[in-house]
Amino acid sequence: MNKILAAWAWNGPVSEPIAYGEGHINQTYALTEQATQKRYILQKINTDTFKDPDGLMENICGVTDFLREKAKQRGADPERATLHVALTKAGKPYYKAADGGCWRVYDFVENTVCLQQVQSSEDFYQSAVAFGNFQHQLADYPANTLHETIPHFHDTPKRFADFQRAVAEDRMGRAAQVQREIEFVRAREEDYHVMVDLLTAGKLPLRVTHNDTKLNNVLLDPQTGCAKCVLDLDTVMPGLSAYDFGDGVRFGASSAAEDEKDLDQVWLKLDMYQAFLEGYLDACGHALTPKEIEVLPLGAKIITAELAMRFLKDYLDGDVYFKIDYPTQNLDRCRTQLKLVADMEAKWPEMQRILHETAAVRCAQPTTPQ
Ligand code: ADP
Ligand code: GN1
Ligand code: MG
Repeated sequence: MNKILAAWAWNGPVSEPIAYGEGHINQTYALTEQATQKRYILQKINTDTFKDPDGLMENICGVTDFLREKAKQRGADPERATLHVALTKAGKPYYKAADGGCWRVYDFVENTVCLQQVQSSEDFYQSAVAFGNFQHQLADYPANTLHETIPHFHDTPKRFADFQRAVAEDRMGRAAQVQREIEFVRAREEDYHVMVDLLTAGKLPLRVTHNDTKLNNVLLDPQTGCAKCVLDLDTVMPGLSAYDFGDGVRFGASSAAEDEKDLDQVWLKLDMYQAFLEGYLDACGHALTPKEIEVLPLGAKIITAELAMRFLKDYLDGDVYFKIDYPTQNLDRCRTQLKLVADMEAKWPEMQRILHETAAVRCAQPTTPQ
């Protein structure tokens, strides 16, 4: 670890890095510069997931520079507007260790809270504002310069095909015990094409999106409750607004943790769905097309089903993608997502009603019921 730390020009000695946060992908540590007491986030980039760390870091530096510039233009504090990558002594955005491990450092965004579960509708509203603003501010980012850090990341039909392959291969011999879950995923095959087909037909625009809009990828100010910083920029790529909206809902509007074992505790909280919708539309609703607004609930349902099949695929593959703390965690995660899909289906008329009522108030454009 010392050799890794020596790649940055610290202000004197730094503390031992301590594992930090609850991300499923990268290895995250916090450390402190002893002289200044300034904290940093040190991350080992998951290069099994992100196979092109140069392209990845080019995206992140490009997007954070762009957001800083926009903050300056509107008179906001540019240093607080976005993540800040600390360059290595060699002036690079990451360090490649002798064993091939890729490491990066961010300034620690202080005086913030990172929530794993929603505590109030106001917090959740603010997280939606943050992700909506994020997308809105990147509307004129040169999307053609972005590297696709995970090709086909939210290509739901491709995710389904990958899932089917994992079931057929059944590497760990686990498929027999999860037939009900497999059937649930298969029964909704037609849904998986809908968003991608609308995109291909030119009925939905491709935008620069975050693609991982979980509540714990935003930091909130504990005093004001407002969002301070959007994190986890590894998946910023062209994508669909409804999937960014939907991913926020599936995580934060769930009544329970992503790996809750008791499915009776898991449902979609309509008041939280509404709070997220209000925040998202307040931040970027005026810039969305009527069709994009119309498909927001569909985005929530399909992204939830997509993640269910990703968790189940990983369980079948032997838990090679998402970090786990115990053997059946990916199966538990899959089950909560399936329960949420079922609950969204049951609450579909309500989800639609809330959409139309909220959009009528929050957006200039009226929407047409589906
Ligand atoms: P992963 O891709 O593994 O989810 P993240 O980049 O989301 O990794 O980081 C994991 C967690 O670390 C976040 O949920 C947050 O709690 C914390 N974190 C990451 N970057 C910062 C930062 N710059 N300042 C403070 N906390 C951070
Ligand atoms: C991962 O990195 P993290 O924990 O914020 C995953 C998301 C999933 C999420 C489920 C790059 O997000 O796609 O929705 O877990 N990120 C990647 O909790 O695969
Ligand atoms: Mg994260």
